[in-house]
Amino acid sequence: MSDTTIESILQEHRLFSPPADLAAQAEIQGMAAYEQLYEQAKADPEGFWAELAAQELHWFQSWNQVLDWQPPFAKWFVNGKLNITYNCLDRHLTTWRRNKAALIWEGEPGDSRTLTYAQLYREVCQMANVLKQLGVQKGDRVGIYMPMIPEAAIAMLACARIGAPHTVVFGGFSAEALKDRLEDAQAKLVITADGGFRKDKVVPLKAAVDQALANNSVPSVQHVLVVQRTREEILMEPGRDRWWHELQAGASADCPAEPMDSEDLLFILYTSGTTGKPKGVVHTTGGYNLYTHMTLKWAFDLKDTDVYWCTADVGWITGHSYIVYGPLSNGATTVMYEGVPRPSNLGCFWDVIEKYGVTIFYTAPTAIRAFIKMGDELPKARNLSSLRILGTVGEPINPEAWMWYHQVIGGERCPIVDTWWQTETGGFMITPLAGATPTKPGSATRPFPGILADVVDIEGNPVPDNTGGYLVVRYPWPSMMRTVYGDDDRFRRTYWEYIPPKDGQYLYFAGDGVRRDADGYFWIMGRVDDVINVSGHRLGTMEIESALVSHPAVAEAAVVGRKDPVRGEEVFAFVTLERSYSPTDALKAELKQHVVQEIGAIARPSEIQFADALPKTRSGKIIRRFLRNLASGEDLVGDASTMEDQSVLDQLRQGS
Ligand code: 7RM
Repeated sequence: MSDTTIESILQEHRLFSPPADLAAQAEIQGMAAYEQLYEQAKADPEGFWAELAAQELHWFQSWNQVLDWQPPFAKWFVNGKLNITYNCLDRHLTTWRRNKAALIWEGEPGDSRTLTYAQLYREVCQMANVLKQLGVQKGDRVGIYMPMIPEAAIAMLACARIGAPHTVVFGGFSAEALKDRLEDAQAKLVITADGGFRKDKVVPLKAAVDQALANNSVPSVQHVLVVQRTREEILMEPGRDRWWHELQAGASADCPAEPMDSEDLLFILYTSGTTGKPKGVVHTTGGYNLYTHMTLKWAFDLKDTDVYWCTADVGWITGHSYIVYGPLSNGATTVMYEGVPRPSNLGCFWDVIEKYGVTIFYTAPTAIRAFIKMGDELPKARNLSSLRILGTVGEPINPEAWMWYHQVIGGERCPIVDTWWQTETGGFMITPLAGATPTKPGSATRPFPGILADVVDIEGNPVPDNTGGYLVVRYPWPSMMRTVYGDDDRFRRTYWEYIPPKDGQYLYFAGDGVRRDADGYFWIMGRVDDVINVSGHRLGTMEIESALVSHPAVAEAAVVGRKDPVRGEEVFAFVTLERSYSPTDALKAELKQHVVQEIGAIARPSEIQFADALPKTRSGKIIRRFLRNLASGEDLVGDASTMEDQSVLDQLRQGS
């Protein structure tokens, strides 16, 4: 398996048309239909979105303005009133979907549970009432720190039902990272579980919450609601901590959906950026509901008969938009899986597909590459014939992995929907429509209707076809992030002024490099900033550096991504030590563990190299370009003459 080099992608000319039978039954059939929609949306974006909003969603009260755009701040469906959980639950109950499976959960170890729309509705209402009983009011933020169990989705929906913005923190994040997020969001309550099962181990989630809240370090938090999952011994702090199952027993299953303004905050989700602490990405109600609904429906050609499975964790945006809100708003059956492939259960994904007859399967390239290494026997031993559409997300997919996915998993009959998008965009931005768009291995293809994506240089000038540039969006879309929580200025600087606005024209800068080919297909090249992508997880190099520097032994740290054939990138850290410490292997191990403690296992450096000094410019900036070269064992690219001290590189090359 070779890597995703620019050369290999430039040579990629294969084209795969949607299978005729699939296309014939799709809602958007063929490229002419796509082009027509795209042109229609481009000519009149507000009319386009307004028509869909009226047709696809339930509103308690209609809007009186579709878009209010005061760059870079957008409001969609101004003065419209709705509740996303009404669209995800209530409206299905008066149809045949009442007893349709809403959520199929496959748990560890061997547990499973199916909730119909009516059952999910009941539990959401009960939890919503419990939250109210614990003092949560409209507008209060609620932290959610959960394993992949139905209650994670129930918790999100319960918050949305009463208008309490949630902030889900991935269960793999450490107590320290949890604390930062709860603090920034000023959460009033935290929903967690006693623990979770991950890779044959128990993850002590409640203990991490206790640690995050120790010594009243996040005074805004008044209660912790604990779901029973592992039944391990945990501490319950009297007055603060309550068991969900105890309160559920007495909770009414009737909780009317709070009418929310279209622009009321739905959730905050923290994501890594180039500088500083993770940013709280703010999403609001109406536009997010509409956009996640439409993108899932058209890109994956979602049908009522589909069994749809997205393998993400609800702690990421993919889980928010495409395990919970998008599928449920469409009345689909969404599968939620607690497990992860591991040596004791390598065929687990294929077992789930076979067991439930999954028809749409959506996963990450890093998972696909890991499966390739395990050989074709595992998937070939299962019946995967129920599959009709495949998807990928999180990072560029190399053509080799794409072909394997197409042949071995898709049996050469399933379109591959390669969706480019971000936490900030809320939903798919560049993606094939399964029944319409011919695909090319490694390309996310064309922008979704209504998305004016473009490729520009650093000054914002359009670049010719097949020339690399920055990926930007020229016009607002309904699910765009509204701001960085509590920091409008950072929002403006990071996303809208990186490429300077010209004549009042603001461009949304995504942070990715991209090339567009002569057919208008986009080929994402990866991040152009100091964000690295490890197994489809987004990490800021600066966050990891701060974690390292917070250890007493570390004087300075520089973190770069090193290419990895399976995980995309891995974390490589260069560290200089304080005088009194010696560079030992034990210290390396200790520093790795320190990063796990500060952020979580996903940020653990694969390698630490000690150095006497780091390469710097005369003005004192670390030259990461050289460190990236060094980490990958490549020749140094670029001019070393701006360096302050040339001997630093020789010392680094010798390694330690
Ligand atoms: C959904 C998600 C966003 C970053 C983004 C890209 C990379 C995501 C693709 C992709 C190439 C794709 N949100 N990325 N999808 N690169 N092709 N289909 O991943 O906020 O966590 O990350 O991920 O670099 O900017 S995220």
